[in-house]
Amino acid sequence: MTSPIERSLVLVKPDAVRRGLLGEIISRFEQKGLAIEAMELRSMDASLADQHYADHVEKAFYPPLKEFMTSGPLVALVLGGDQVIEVVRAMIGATDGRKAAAGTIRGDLSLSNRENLVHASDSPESAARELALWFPKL
Ligand code: FUP
Repeated sequence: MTSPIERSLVLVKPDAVRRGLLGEIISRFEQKGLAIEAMELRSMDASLADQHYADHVEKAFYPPLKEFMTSGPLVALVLGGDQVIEVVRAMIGATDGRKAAAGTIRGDLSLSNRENLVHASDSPESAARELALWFPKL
């Protein structure tokens, strides 16, 4: 039996766009062999931020996070592949770029706990929720 190909919702955040790191980051996903099933330059408005970060809206770090995530364009991607959710989470590294392992996107390219370049779904449940939010027609 083959398992169905999984999908993950990935956001390449406004800091990556500003720093000219889109090519570097998307290239890593391509080189890994993941399929780009959708890719759009988008922006997150306040309402989308509140929905996307529903689990975080009450936290102290949320207001500056929302300010950052709505501060400019980002690239929204749907990536597909075998165990893509777990694979991409390993590729991006720990949330805090100062602590993320070398070799990961955050570990190599971010020095921040907020401006950490990439979001990726962390479970099949989050992926389903986030894909419906960002790409409802897919
Ligand atoms: P992650 O799944 O690694 O993106 O991390 P979380 O879901 O825990 O947090 C979502 C985003 O909130 C992070 F990408 C960055 C931001 N954040 C902060 O700004 N400060 C914190 O202390 C924790 C997270």
